[in-house]
Amino acid sequence: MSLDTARMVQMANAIRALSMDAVQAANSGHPGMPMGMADVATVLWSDYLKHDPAAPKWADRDRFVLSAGHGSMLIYSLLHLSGYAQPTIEDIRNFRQLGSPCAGHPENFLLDGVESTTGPLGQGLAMAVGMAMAERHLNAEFGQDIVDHRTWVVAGDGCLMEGINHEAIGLAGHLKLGRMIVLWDDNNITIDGSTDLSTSEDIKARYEATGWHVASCDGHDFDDIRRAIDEAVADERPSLVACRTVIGKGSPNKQGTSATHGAPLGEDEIAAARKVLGWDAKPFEIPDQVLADWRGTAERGAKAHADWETRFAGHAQKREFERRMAGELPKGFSLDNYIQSLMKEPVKVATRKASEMALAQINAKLPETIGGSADLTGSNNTKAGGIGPFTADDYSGRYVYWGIREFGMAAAMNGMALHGGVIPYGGTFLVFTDYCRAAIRLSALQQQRVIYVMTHDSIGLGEDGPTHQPIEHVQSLRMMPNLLVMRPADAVETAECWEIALRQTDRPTVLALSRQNLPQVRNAPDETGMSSKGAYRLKKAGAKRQVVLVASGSEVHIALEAAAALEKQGVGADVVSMVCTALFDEQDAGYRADLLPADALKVSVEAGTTFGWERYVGSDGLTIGIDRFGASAPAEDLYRKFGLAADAIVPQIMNKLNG
Ligand SMILES: Cc1ncc(C[n+]2csc(CCOP(=O)(O)OP(=O)(O)O)c2C)c(N)n1
Ligand SMILES: [Mg+2]
Repeated sequence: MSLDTARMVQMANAIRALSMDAVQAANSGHPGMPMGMADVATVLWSDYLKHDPAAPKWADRDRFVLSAGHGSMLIYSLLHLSGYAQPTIEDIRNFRQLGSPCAGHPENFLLDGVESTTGPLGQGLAMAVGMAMAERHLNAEFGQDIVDHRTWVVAGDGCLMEGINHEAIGLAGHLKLGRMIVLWDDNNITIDGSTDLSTSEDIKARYEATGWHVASCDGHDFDDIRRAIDEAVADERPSLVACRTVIGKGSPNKQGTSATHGAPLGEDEIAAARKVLGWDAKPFEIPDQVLADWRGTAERGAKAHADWETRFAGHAQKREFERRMAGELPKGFSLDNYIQSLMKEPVKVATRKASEMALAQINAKLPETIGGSADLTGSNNTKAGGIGPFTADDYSGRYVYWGIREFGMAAAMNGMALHGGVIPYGGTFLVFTDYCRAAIRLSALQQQRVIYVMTHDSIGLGEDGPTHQPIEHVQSLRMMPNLLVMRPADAVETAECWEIALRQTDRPTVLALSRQNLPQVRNAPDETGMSSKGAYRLKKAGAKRQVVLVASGSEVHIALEAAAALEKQGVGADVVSMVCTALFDEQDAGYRADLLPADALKVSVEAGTTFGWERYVGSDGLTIGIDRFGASAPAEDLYRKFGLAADAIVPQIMNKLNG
C-alpha cells in the first residue's frame, strides 16, 4: 500500500535534507543528484525494492546499484532512513571523513546494502548486468522458490554516455535480462553544463535497438513513476525508465543547473531550500512521522524474507545453496591428483592449454564456476569440462560468449562475483587487459574473486606483432594493489595457480598464459604447492653459487638453460621461478633473503619491460627483458632477436661477474 502523496513528499524531502546538509558539513560532495532522484528513489524503495534492512545479506534480496556513484548521499540516506543498522546518523554527519562508512563514493566493503563500489561512471550499470546474469543462472539451478529477484540501477547521463554502456546493454538485451531495470536520471545536466554541449544521441532509440524496453516518466510525479516502473516490471525485456528530473530539485536558485552537481549549496541556499520544501527540521534531524513512514517501508521486505525462509528451510538443495552463496569451495576440493599425474607423465604444452587442462578438472569439481571469453574461446582455451553455453533460452549454462566486449565482460564478472553464488572467470589476450583495466581495478578494490584468463602473454605470440604483444602489461598489473598476477612456467604451476586463484576469497587474479608450448620444469612429485609462496627455488646451484636467475612463465626454461651453461663454466647458479610477485612480497624476510641472497648476482629474465625488476635484483643486478615494442615474426625468431636465449644471456652474466 502506498502512502498518501503528502507523506511521500516528506519522505523524499528527508533525502534532500540529509544530502544537502551532509555535503555542506563535509564542504564537499554532490547534492544535485540525490535531490533530483529523491522522488524516484522514494517510490522504488517504498513500493518495489525487495529487501530486508534487518538482514542485508539475504540471498534473495533485490540488488540495488547506484551507478551514478557521485550521488552517494542518495544511498546513504536510503539505507539510514529505511532502517539498516548502518549508516547511523553520526556516520552521515561524518560524510566523506576518515573512518566514516559514508565515503565520497559508495564502497561495497564499507556498508551492507551497498552492493557495489561505484563512481567510475558506466561500470555500475555494467556490473548490474553481471548481477542479473548470476540471478538468472542461480534461478535456473535452484528454482523460483529460492532465487527470484530483480536488479535495479540508478544511472545518470554519464553512465549512459560512457562507451562501456554500449557493451553492457548489448549483452543484457541479447541475453534478455528482463529482471534488470535501469532508472535513468534524465536531467539533461552533466558537470560542464547542459547535455546539449556534448551529445545529441537518441538514447531511447539506442536502447530499443539493443533489445530493451523503454518507458518514460515525470521523475517528480509519484503516480507517473509508479506507472512507468509497473510497465518495466511487466515487460519481458530489460527496461530503461527515463525519469525526467530536475537536478538539485528543491534548491530555489540553483536547481536545474550544474551548480548543484558537485558542490555544497551554501548556507543561504540551504535555508531557502528548507523554506521551499517545507522542511523545518534541523540538520540531521528527521521528524518522527517521516522516520516512522520510512521505517514502515521495511515491512513488505521483512515479510517477503520471512516467507522465503520458510520455503528455504525445506529446500532440497539448501546446504549447497548456502555453500555457494558463502563462496566456500566444496570440502576436499583439490587438484593434487591431477598435478601428480602431470609429475608422472610430464607434458609440453602452452600454459593456455595447461589452463584448459586444469579447467577440465575444476569445472567438473566446482559447479559454481562460470567461464567465458571475449570472442577468443579457441585461443584462450576457456571452454573446458563440458560446460554448455549460457543463453537467453538456457540460463543454466556455464559458458558465456561475451562477444568482443572486454570491458563489459570484466565489469559483469565483478557483478557476478558481488552477487555471489558463482565464481566467474573470463579470457581475452593479455594485451587487452588495457581494455578491461578499469574493471580489473574495481575487482581489486571491491575485493572480489574474479579470475582473468589472459593468454598470449608476450612476444611469444609471434606473428600478430606489436599490437598484440604485451610489453608493459604484466609489470603494470603487478603494481595494482590487491591483485594477484600469476605467470606460471608450465602445466604444474598453471594448475597450482588456478587452485590459488580459486581459494582467494577477497582478491582477483590475472593469469598470464603463453601461446607457445613450454617444457614442464616441475617434475618432482614430492615438491607440491610451490607456487603458493609466489616464488621458489626451482634449481639449486651445483658449483659455488655466484648467480641467481629469477624468471617467470615462459622464460623459466630459458633461465634453466642459462644456469646449465653457467654451471658448465664453473659458475654456480640458482633458478627462482617468480610465479607471483604479490605472494612473494607477503613472505617473511628470511624466505625472501634466502631466495634472493645479497651475496649473489641476481638476474631477472622476463619477456616484457625490465622496469621494476630492480626491486628483486637490486641496483647492481642485471635485468633482461624487452624495453621497446615487439615485432611481427615467428616466436623463435623474436626470442633470438630480443636476446631471450641462454646463449645471449650467459655472456652478459659473465661480463658482469668479471667486470
Ligand atoms: C569514468 C568517469 N569519468 C569521469 C568522472 C567524473 N564525473 C563524475 S560525475 C560526472 C558527470 C556525470 O553527469 P551525470 O551522470 O549526468 O550526473 P549529474 O550531473 O546529472 O548528477 C563526471 C564527469 C567519473 N566519475 N567517472
Ligand atoms: Mg545528468
